[in-house]
Amino acid sequence: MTIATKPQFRLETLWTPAKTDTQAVYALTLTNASDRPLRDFRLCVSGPARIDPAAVVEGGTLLSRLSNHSEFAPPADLVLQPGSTWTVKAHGMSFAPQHWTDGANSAYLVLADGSTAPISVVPSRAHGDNAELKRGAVIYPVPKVAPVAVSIVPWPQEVSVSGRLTPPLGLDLTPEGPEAEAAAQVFSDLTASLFPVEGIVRPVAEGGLPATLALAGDLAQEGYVIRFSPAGVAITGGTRAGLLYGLITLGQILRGARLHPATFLFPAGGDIRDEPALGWRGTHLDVARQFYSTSEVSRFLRLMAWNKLNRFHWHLSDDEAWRIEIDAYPALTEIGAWRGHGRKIPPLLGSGPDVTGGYYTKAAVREIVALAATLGIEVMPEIDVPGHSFAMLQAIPELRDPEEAGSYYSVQGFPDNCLNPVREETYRVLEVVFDELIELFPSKIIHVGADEVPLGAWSGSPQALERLRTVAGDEMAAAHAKRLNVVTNTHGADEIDGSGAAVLQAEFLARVQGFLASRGCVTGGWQEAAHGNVIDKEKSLLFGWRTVEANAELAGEGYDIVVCPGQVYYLDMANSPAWSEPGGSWAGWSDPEKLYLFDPIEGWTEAQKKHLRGLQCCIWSEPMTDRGVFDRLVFPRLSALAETGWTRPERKNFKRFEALVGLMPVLYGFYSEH
Ligand code: TNX
Repeated sequence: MTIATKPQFRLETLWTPAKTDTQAVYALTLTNASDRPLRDFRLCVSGPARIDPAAVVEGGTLLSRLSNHSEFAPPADLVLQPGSTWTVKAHGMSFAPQHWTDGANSAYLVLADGSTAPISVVPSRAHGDNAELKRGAVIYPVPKVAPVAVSIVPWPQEVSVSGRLTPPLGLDLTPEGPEAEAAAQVFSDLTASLFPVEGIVRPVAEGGLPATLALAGDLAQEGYVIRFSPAGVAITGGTRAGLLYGLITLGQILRGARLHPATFLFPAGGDIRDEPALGWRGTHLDVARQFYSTSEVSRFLRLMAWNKLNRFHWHLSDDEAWRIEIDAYPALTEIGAWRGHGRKIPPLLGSGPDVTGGYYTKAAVREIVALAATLGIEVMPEIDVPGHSFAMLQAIPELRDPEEAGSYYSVQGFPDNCLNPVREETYRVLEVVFDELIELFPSKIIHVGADEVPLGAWSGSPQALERLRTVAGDEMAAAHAKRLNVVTNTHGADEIDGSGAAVLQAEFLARVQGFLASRGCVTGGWQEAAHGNVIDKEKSLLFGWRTVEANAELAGEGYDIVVCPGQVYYLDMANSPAWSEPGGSWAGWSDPEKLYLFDPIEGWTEAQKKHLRGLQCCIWSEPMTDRGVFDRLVFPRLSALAETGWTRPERKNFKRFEALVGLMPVLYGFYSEH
């Protein structure tokens, strides 16, 4: 029998913002709750708020830090008696914490013999703010009276239904032909998985309403028509995906009428004609900062399909981890997929001293890609290079230029995290990686990242400086060399345009794109991939994460673009500025209403709109250290995004959305009343 013991150590963190006469301070208080004195130890913490190397630390010493992992030593000779506390304070953070998830979310002790001891971490507090910390998706109660009689999200193009049937208990599907059979099977699996005991697909004998399914030649790609009659329903679709969408609409109507019969009905006549406004209706998921298992990703894909989202941007590598098996370089996952004390990648963003992480085997990737295809979802993999490559470089240190001197830092505080664009080794390894990816992903769009290369990238690499001299002249190379060892050398975004780093990144991208094009692939990249205007517009797809205007400009220059402005479509951003809300703040805040009402192409000209491929949200996972935070941040904003992608602007209506969205499922099942 094991007996639960109370945690031996506890860490509380408190953020006090600056006032006119006092500096901001971030205080970390360790309590020794054990029955023995604690001496000779170091305190390791991690969490999004980074303690700058330039920070002034009081009450202890900052021994080392890597991105948001910091290691503190107490004053020499400190003995922490049972029940007593030690506080270390930092003045000068990389950014001012704004939300409870910004603070430390994992911590442990390193003891004199090198062993570690766990610390239980209390969610971070802001001075004077005692509001209850939020987790779980906000519940949108279904109202007694809704603005519409049928429940469908995203709202269709044309709904002209009439009459009312006693809500059927389910649907008895009669597909005609192989495509319809496949759609029926997928829908049956999808509903069994999302709503296991509802029996949405069931025979007439169990109360199923007959529904026929068939392809029709005259409908748009993902379009469908549903015709209602008292005796049953007929669905036609332009493709298998169209049929599936018709079934999903019908399933949503049925759930609404069955679960909320006083509010919604099941029609007896009339029809629904539908097709999407935009082709690319996507969501990105960052599986590097937090790992999501195959079963989580699978359920996420099913939720996407239920929202009629059709593109999954799978962010498989970043500084903090590498998540996909590559046969030629097993070290990428052996080293890059795991974090832990004493490993090549330390505990970061909620991971503790023990080894945690994971990666997708090729079998798992195939399974996910196949599941996605059945759900009408194309999967685009992303390997984020040349920046954001700390994990990759830790796994394959030979990729580093042995001559490279000094350090530069990324915006997230990683040192020297970029692949070197002028070394052949870089391309040798990357081409093998890309070939393995191409073999796994039928999508033919390979996203190569290209975001947030630090201003000082490669400023200590003689080879890189030499190349810079050749392509951009002595002055540029000399200016670039001066960026070495600048501690707060960030500006990893459009601000680097025109710098030496941007010139070198452009060279890199041109070569990578050439390679991918030789394999018949389009190169995807974050918007910084346009720096220097060197990539081939015909063979690239940009992901615009900054402003509506910046995206319009890129589209105007002829780049095909998927828009995902961070201030609204980055779902890691909190719902409001309150400390009690989890999430980030750097790009802005957006609640579901703001996201719903946001027009991502406001003011675009017709010429610019020609290059709009669609939109997506991005689920960066730094703050999502607990699954209740994931649910709060992602839902129902995911559905608000889905409706913006599917429903034409003139048919959007937030009041309607608000009344219907409570019926949409979430990933983990964490809910909150407010
Ligand atoms: C910026 S914008 C990033 C990510 C972070 C995200 C957090 C862009 C392409 N990169 O590395 O996770 O901000 O919001």
